Amino acid sequence: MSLPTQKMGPSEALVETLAANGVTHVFGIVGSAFMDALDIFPAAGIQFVPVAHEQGAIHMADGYARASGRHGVCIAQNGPGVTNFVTGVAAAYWAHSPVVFITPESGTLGMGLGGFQETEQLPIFSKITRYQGHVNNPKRMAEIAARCFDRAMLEMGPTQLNIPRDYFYGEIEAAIAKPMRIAHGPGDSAALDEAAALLAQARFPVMLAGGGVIMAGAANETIALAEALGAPVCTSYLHNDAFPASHPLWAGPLGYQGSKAAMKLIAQADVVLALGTRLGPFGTLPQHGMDYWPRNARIIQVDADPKMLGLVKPISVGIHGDARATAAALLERLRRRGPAGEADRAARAAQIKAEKQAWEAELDGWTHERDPFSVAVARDSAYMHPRQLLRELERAMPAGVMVSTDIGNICSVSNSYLRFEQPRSMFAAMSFGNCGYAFPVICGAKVAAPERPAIAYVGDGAWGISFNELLTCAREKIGVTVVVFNNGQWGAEKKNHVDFYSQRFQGVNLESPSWAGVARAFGCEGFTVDKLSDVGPALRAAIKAQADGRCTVLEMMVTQELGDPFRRDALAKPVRYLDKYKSYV
Ligand SMILES: Cc1ncc(C[n+]2csc(CCOP(=O)(O)OP(=O)(O)O)c2C)c(N)n1
Ligand SMILES: [Mg+2]
Repeated sequence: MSLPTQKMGPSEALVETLAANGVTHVFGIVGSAFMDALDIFPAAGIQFVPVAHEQGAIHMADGYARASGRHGVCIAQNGPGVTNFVTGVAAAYWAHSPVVFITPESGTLGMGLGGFQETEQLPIFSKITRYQGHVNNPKRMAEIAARCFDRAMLEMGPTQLNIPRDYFYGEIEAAIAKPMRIAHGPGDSAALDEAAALLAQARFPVMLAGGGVIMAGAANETIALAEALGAPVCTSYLHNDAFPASHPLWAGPLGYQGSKAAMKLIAQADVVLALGTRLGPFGTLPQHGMDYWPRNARIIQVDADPKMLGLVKPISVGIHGDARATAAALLERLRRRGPAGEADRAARAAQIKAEKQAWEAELDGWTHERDPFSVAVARDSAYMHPRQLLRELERAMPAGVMVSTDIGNICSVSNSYLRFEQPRSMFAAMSFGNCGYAFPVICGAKVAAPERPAIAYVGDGAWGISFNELLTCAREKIGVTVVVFNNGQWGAEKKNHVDFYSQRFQGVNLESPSWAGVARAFGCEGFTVDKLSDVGPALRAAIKAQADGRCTVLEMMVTQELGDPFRRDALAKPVRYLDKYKSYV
């Protein structure tokens, strides 16, 4: 049934479509290109959140989307404002965030003449968006805007709404579409039967819960399924919030700096149920010297994007389904078959407990890194060992906390110490891996969920990329807490110099001002912490300040020791052929 149309301006059609999709916040920097629409945001109940840099705006929209499950929205001036979005769009793409980024472009009558702030805005984003809507006629504003919102949800990723700036003006007849939300469903019933049969007969079933569990709201179904099977549940890389850490079947995260318990358990699996995960190549890399992926196991993979099935790892059964609907359908089938997962259930439970205890004990004893470089640099330092600091922060975490993590050595090591009870709690820079992600993302998450404590973990190098958004926190009263790991170096990259380049350090040592002082200069709170005993009280005080909309930077002084590197797989010892470079090995 077609909806009745009404006379309106294209700006009104756009803003009405935002409102119809429940948009309450739009992040961006003001620009003439979209002022006609911006003008009526307040009347539509939409708050414009002005930021310091458009990369901050897109990351905030990403954090908003990841925390809320609703669209994150941002907008920028055509040309330079829009190109500032690029990194954040790529990050949102790999984080599967339903972000709609609105890109006004130069006017149709000047396009191609090399006027002001002109660039072709569709090709730039073509490989990092799920859908690009281009308003090719003002009369289609509402239709194309609505499609961007629908597709962002359907395809779980960023969509671009590109609007020539002259198309905001005029008089059109338009209808505002109702949001169209298409369910993915549980998947093919023969595949579900096959999967249930494999699971029912498994000797050592293991579940791997991924981002799809979080996005689908499948927490309860995942727990029920794990309990029915008596299967340990590992979480996929950087989705530590896909299963509650206090549950007896929780095994911890796989991948870089993940849980040895999880790795040892999945290594024994004869059947793996990979629920809502694309099994990305980085997430199952060998770790702690363990190549744990069970190559001989039967793998059942469930993903809402069918193109991900069997893409990276060979699988036995692929199910194109929504994690929640599929988990429920599998549970139903297992119940019909009678008791499942009975073989060795008690032995499995005992083993899960034992592996977890062993890993906790190992983490407790693992107070510092033990490689020669780390031992040498930490010996004369009065600062905290990063691992001890991370354990201390873990102990002080408030209930219901949201934590974003950046890319860096200490942020990566934190993977072992970040445990959550509820989904939509961990917002790591996912596989795009850009330094500077965590801070703006937690700002967006806090705007979406102001009642939840919000913490960003950021290395001092990555902080240099992103601290400009302290301005936004101070101006807009966004009460988040930033833990800056001050080790005076781009540590993750320095680790490669240590392991592969005979400690020829280049561009990795950092001299910084007092980051606590910088925070205060920006109108935020700033404290330097160099003693373990001060960590808990400092974090608790900072969390308390969040209620008053105060942002606090806790500058943590840590030694220069470095944990395992990111990419042993991707580097090689240098080989030189020219005399000039012979010593560079
Ligand atoms: C935007 C961007 N630039 C460069 C890199 C390469 N890179 C990866 S980790 C890293 C070092 C991070 O240093 P810091 O934030 O201080 O954390 P640390 O490793 O010292 O804990 C760099 C430069 C990146 N991932 N992203
Ligand atoms: Mg650093």
